[in-house]
Amino acid sequence: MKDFQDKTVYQIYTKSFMDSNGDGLGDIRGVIERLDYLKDLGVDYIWLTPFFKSPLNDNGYDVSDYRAIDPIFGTMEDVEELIAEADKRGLNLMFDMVFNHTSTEHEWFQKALAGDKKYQDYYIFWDGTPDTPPTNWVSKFGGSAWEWAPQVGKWYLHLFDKTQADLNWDNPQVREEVKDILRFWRGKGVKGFRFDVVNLISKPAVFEDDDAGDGRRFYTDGPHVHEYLKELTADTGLNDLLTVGEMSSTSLDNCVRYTNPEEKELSMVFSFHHLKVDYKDGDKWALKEPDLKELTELLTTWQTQMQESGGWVANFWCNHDQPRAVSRFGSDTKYWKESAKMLATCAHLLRGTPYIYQGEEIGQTNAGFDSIEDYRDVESLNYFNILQQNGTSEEDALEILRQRSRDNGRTPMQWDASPGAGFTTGTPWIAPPANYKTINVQAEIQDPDSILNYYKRLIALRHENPVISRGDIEFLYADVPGVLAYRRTLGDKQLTVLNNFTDKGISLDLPDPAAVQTKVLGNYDDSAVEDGRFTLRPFETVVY
Ligand code: TEU
Repeated sequence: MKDFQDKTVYQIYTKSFMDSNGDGLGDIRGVIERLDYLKDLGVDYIWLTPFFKSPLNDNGYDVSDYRAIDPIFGTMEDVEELIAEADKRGLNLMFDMVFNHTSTEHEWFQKALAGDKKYQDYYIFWDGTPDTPPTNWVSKFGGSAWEWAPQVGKWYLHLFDKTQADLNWDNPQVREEVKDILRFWRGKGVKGFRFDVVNLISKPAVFEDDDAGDGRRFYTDGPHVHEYLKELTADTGLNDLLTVGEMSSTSLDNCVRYTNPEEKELSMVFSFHHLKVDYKDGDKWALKEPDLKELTELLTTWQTQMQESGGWVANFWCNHDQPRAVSRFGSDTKYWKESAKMLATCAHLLRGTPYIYQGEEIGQTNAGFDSIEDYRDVESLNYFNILQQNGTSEEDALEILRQRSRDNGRTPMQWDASPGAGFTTGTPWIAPPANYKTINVQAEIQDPDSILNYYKRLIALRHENPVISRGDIEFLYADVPGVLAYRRTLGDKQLTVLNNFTDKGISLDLPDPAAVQTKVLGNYDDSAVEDGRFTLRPFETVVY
């Protein structure tokens, strides 16, 4: 397996990145227009969220044809041009493959509904009566994970929206279909794939009620998942492509197996435990301040054990399903710039491959919507109702969405201060936060101290210093609350990274003075060393 340790990946949420034709929706030609920006930023790989044919109930994660482009995003010619233009600039494209489920509008599902037994076996249909679903499993978007299909008198499983029917990976024909799709895109010059919720593809042999939970323990990291991933990689020659699996509610042990090169499964994984430290009792829809102790402990454990077992992670704070990290773990007011730079440094210098989510590099914040009318996401709209049905007031439900909605990460890329934020000349499908007038690419390009220019240095640093891409990691100051500090070592090269996750100053004993002689990067001008002690200022990050 090829490794991708010295690479940086940039994620584009296609619908919100750049609109080339004024219809208010981001599109492929818009991405082409901004390739020079990404080249200048210095990233190596670009992951685009799905733009395949889709009814767009889940913004493209409900695919109805994996080999066709949805007209709102453009045409096959546009995609081919994008691949060629990226290639010219030495940029590699990664496509987002959603193979746990298809849209119910997919031809396979339509044939299944029409009674075709071959295609019924592509999905998870269950005989029964319309009054009782086969199990009590809960959909990730709320409600039952089963939907009754009156056309065939059967239930079908959908772990997400009812228009996203789960595929039956135990059927070898399904696996062959998936491989063919991968070969198709590979043949067009795609250099990597992100696999959506790929650790949910293997369902248990027996379907039973979950008395202790929502069902996830039966299908998460399921019985044949490793076998199926090995088969996929071997049969489509994915070994030299960058592959990243999105792992929902996964375990460390499984992530080692997914990514240890000897297993020949995937290059790296996303896991989400560190992004649940502000869930009250594990509930995304119950608010709590981030538990910094839990956060630093989780990162420390995962980093250390992945290193010991030869696994490899994708490091990230943001994506299209998450609120903006600067609003969540940093400060989107007083220490906006400092905290955005600190979070970036922390993630980019850990052991693993860093991912930047569009707008993160300019410090984009949560949406700050006041009205339910502003929201678009199916999950947010469902939970707005569910919360109120369970007794939460409308006002509180809105406050929960303001902090938790996936739409916080889906507002348009803020290119400039013009109406439409430079994203569109029309009406954006979702509004940008009011701060686009000051937080935007155009403003930051000109400011040498901007978050954007800081990101450029950080990305370049990885290319220049193998200690960042290949060094070992050990953690420092583990007992100091609010601090995540670590040392990277490769041969005689050492890098010491100190991060303050709080808005208070923190005083530390000086570590090995030799290790802190040369400052490489930081978000405060002067030095943090005073009278033999470090004082880490609010959200300070410093790299020696
Ligand atoms: O997300 C998987 C997933 O389980 C979560 O990120 C989910 O949205 C969240 O935890 C619910 O609280 C992937 C995609 O990234 C997401 O956009 C899709 O909606 C989902 O799969 C279905 O394809």
